Amino acid sequence: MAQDGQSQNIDALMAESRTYPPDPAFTEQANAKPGFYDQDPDEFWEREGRERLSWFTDFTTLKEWDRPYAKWYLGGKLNACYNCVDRHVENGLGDKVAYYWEGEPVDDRLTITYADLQSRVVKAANGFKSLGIGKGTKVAVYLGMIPEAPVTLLALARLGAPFTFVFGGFSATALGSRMQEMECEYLITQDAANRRGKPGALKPTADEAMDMAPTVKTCVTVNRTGTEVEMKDGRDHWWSDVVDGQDDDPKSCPCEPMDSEDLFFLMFSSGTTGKPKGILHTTAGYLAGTSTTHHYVFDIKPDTVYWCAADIGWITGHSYIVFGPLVNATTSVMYEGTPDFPDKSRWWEIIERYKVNVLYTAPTTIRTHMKWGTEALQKHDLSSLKVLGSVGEPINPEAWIWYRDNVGGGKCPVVDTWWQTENGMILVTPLPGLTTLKPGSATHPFIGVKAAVYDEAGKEIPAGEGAGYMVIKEPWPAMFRGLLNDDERFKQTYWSQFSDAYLAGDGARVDGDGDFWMMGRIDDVMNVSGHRLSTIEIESALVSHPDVAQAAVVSRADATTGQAIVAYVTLKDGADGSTEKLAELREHVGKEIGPIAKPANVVFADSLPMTRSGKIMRRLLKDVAENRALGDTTTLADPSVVNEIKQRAESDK
Ligand code: 6R9
Repeated sequence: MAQDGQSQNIDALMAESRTYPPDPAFTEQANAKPGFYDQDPDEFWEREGRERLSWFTDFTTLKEWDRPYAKWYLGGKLNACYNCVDRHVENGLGDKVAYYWEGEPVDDRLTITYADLQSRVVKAANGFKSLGIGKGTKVAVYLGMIPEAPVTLLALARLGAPFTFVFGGFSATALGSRMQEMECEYLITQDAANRRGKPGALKPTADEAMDMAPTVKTCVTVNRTGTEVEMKDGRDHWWSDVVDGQDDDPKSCPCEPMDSEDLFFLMFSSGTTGKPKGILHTTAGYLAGTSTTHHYVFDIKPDTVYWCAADIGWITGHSYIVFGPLVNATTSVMYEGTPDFPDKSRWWEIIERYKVNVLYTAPTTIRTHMKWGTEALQKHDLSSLKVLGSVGEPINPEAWIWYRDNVGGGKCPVVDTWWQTENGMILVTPLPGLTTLKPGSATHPFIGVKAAVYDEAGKEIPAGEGAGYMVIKEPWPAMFRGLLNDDERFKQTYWSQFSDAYLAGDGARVDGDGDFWMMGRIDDVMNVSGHRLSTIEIESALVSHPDVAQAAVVSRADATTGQAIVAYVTLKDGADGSTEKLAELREHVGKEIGPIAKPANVVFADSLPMTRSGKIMRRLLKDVAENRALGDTTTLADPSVVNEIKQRAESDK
């Protein structure tokens, strides 16, 4: 069922039997009380919607479900920025810290209170308005982890302008095609982003991207690093010129009342074809779903210091650095740089400095820290930590235990949270203080989430009886509302395999206690360091190189990144498979998609294993990549091909 590449991990998971019951002292003070799951889900979401959010017009109907189309909090009017910022200031929380922002250069930090955040957001919104941005204007955002990132999203939300935030590590082609697909009219970017002590250019990439997306007529650039960049007359503006002189009185730029179901933002994500999917999220359900899960899953209290160490460019950053925490008036840490700059103790210094209570990160980062050892960590006081979270890929029990023992001092519950860009919010997760934890298991569906595991025929596999397809049978508030410009693909990808459930694209099993064990993707989507990449996207990038005839991309298991990319390439006549060519192809993929998509290995081959019907047999290439005995080769047109590739791969090691 699950991808072969993860079979070792799955074997380890199957054998895992350690359990960690909740500490009664934690249970005593936890947000999720015993009996939490006994509540009626509709009553729960109705109450959370009313109490956690502020409405300009109250909603009249909780939800409508006409499979596959869901609507939540119908009839309501609200504004995300009002819910995240203004109302907290009105309620006397102006002096509360919204973000402890830590720049990458040591000692470059800012404390941003809710009042400061409001002032920055109102100025930015007035500045954007002066350039013509208003309700319904589509805007692309291409920023690193600087204060202007949440400020921009909140200012756009204030104006009712839908946005798409493209991760700063993505290439010009990736940014350009996303802007083109969404028909963005504006782009907000920065000169360059700090990356391990050096500026990594963003504006030149944005320039290239704008050449591909003629709908973009105006670009605003934050000067973060003082890097010299080209500014095109009439199109390009500096953030400081647009924003700094603006009024910061909230009355000068009121929050636009939005319908619950108005488009909030788009997040592009890799699917099983070369073309990324524009995943649509609307306003009210998204805000209710993210803030409610944030409150219960991380046990957020008024004085909690919370750090989600993701990038805002991913859905995790949208939901759990910006919108969920701000709706809850939480104090967050936001960090610009990498965990190893200037040295490997940076994270632990940050936790000690701000007395962080909750850390939310990805297994790949945990495994990287594991590889670095505990020396740096032991020099710091991490005793403020109370809850540890994990997201992005299956966490292997060793990493889970290491995280709990070394980072959490053996006392913090680890919440392994399973969800997807499409889901918007955490769907399967332990609740600290309530759930008996099992290393490697995401345990329990959140309240109202009707998760199940189906067999090929769409029959539910009973608990304890094996693995199958992860599905969800009922809608949840932050559920995506469709795919941009492609309703057919929306129905085909998620709702066609089974007539009565959403197909998540992951393999899973439910154990005898009813706990879920997620087993990775079952489609052509790979998960490298928690980032979703499609095999086809990378193959297309490789084939776009003038020397490449054919390419097949598979993943192999990797101890740090979860999966690593292996590309098999046949070159055109006259091109040679030199080491230089190999480096050139890796760079080419980096330029086409982004550095995270660079293959870890490139194997040159004279031909690729094809079935007689002309399909590349990726399964066999995966066997080669993982050093396994080859599976069934009987359908191959030319069985000798794989042996040649195998020898080639071995001689390359
Ligand atoms: C939030 C996010 C979604 C895919 C998903 C699955 C994997 C995420 C996981 C997990 C096992 C977890 N995934 N969390 N697998 N356990 N706790 O990561 O969204 O980038 O869309 O990726 O990530 O395979 O299908 P996204």
